Amino acid sequence: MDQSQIASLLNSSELIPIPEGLKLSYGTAGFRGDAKLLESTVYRVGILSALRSLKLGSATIGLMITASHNQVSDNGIKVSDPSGGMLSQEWEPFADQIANASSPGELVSLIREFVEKEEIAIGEEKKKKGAEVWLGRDTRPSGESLLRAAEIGVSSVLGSVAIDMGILTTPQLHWMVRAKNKGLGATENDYFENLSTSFKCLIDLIPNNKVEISKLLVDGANGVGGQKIEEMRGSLSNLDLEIRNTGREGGVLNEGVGADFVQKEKVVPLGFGLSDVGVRCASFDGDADRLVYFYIPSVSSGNKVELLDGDKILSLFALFIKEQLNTLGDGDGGKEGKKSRLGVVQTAYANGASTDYLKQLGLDVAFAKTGVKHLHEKAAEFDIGIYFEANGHGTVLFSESYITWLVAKQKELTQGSEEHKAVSRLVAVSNLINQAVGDALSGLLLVEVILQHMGWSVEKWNELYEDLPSRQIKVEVPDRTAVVTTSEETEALKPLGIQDGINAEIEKYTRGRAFIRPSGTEDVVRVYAEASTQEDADSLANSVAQLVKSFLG
Ligand code: G16
Repeated sequence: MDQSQIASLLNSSELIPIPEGLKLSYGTAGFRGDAKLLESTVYRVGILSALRSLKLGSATIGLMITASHNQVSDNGIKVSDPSGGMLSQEWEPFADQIANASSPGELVSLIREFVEKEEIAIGEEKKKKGAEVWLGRDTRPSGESLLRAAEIGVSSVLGSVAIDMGILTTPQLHWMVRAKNKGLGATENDYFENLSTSFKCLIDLIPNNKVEISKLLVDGANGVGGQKIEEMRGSLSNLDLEIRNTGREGGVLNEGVGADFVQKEKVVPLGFGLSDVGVRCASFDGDADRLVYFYIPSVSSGNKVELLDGDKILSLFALFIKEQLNTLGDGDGGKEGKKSRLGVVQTAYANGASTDYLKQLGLDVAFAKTGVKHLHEKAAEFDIGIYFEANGHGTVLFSESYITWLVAKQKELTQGSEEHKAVSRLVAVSNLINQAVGDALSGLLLVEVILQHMGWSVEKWNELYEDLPSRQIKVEVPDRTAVVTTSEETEALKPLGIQDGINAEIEKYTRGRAFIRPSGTEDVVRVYAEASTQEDADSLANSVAQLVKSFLG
């Protein structure tokens, strides 16, 4: 690293000092915390993103300023690799190191060491093309100034360009980065057009007698997702949409609204009520990478909802895709005996009933740690890999070679034949559903078209299987890192002895299951419990929460 590059980094880092005592770690989906403390972190991740771009031949990297489902006063950063997936986990330790460097001198020496180790050509050594980083932000008021800090970080790596893409959903930015690096149209309009074209294609392939359009109410969590679906609604036919909680009506982001709230509390979000009984409703989270559905079953159900979470969305997608594969020849994907590998990926939070159902469908069910970066990796091992977290974060991945095979097959088969329609549906799904990351907008469109294809109401969809009653609780403790779990997060290794206590509680309940894990996005320990009745699930969750409090103070 030459002197001008060192001077550039020193100068900029002096402008944005790290707050006294700040200690952050790269969590489930990047850094997250109180927005007031994050300027230096975002600036430093700006540097990291520029280095990542240089390392990968100046490919475009995405940097999203968002704290997703967290409260509005928080903010955070998610980094998109050139593929549109999350930042490679190999770079997370470096992210941790630079985010916590206590002085400009320490920061520069960490960067110098890393650049040498990774053999990244930087500064004067990089004469040709510099780094390119695309910046996006959600609707949080703190987003604009944090985006400026990211710009300073990117441009302090000499020759790098930061491009402000404005207010976007997280999945939009990931999609755009992926498209840009593939040499495809990568504007927001391209994204909308891609969604509406593939949605229309799937609608056109619905067997005629099944189309029935009923109202869909969307809860935008008072964030960016509601605004974006409103922008594109004009180009969507066959949908009767009403959008609430767009953030323009004065509501607060994620407060009593949104996918995280509805999924965890299983009650109606603000802006919804008894006049909506029986209506199909969908909730996005704050940056629109999560989607859950719900409905109010009857006037006597009070504020309780029937929840259709990520597991039910996964099951619906799996069923539809399997139906197409069966049409192609009993699930073998083609006449030359090419067996399509269709697999699904869940986490420990998956409702036990959903896993049983997926296995009954004959599917290969794999498990991964919480965090889409882990699920995505596993799903990419299949020809078609469907991954979903119960919280509504997920998508369907098609391998490049499988898409090539499908497209060739589509050309070969006789137009209008059932096989041709099945292949065309799979191709359209691969275009509609975000291949980079979980996306509430594209997920919603796929759910809607499948329900129309099946001729199903939301209640009928809900009947695929009956969820085991479950409960999730957040426990605030002085130090959540004191909880260490096994790799699948189903057992706690530390604090010593707590797992024995949890096991003893589980023993007391029919179909009891429970686990604890430290959140990677909030300063809490999460408790999950399920059992054969809601009362038992609540009681098991409460006793495990008590154990957490007594072990961790
Ligand atoms: C993020 C991750 C998800 C994860 C969630 C909760 O979601 O992208 O994969 O399930 O955090 O993580 P934790 O339980 O560790 O707090 P989002 O939508 O908040 O970005």
